[in-house]
Amino acid sequence: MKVAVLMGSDSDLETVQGTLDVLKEFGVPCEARVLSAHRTPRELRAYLEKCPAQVFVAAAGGAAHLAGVIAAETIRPVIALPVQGKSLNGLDSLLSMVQMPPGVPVACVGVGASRNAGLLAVQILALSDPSLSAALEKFKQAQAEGVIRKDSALQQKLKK
Ligand code: RP5
Repeated sequence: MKVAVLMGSDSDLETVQGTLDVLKEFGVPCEARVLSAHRTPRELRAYLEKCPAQVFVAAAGGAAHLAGVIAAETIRPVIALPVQGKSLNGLDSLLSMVQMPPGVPVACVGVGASRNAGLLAVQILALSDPSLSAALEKFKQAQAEGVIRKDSALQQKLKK
């Protein structure tokens, strides 16, 4: 297991799915757990003490402290994924996650940017895994080709 994907509530799962999809696409072994910084602090700490993951993705909404609490307990990289809750359009989650005190950083992706959270985890692992690096290069190339195709289609349309 390389990546631990933690979420504060099962209501975050819909957002987190993009992260799980990316990790699956790149063949990265991961596990997903519901563990809350506020509602299950003891269980979270016990999990972190034993977890062998190299990278953490932490998804939470509202007063989103999950990523920060994980970062307080480990020197491994923590990627924060702000979940858009029912109020404030996710700005509350984003600010809760991103404004960490000096000395305890998290990497924070955009609100609901779950595929980016997965990709960033893959990029971190790729630093010591040549096959993942190659897969990422291929992904970037395919992505660029997709944009180039769209540009060509637009140019054709504008000519008409
Ligand atoms: C946060 O509170 C969770 O991460 C979730 O985004 C939000 C709401 O949780 P539920 O009331 O849906 O369980 O801790």
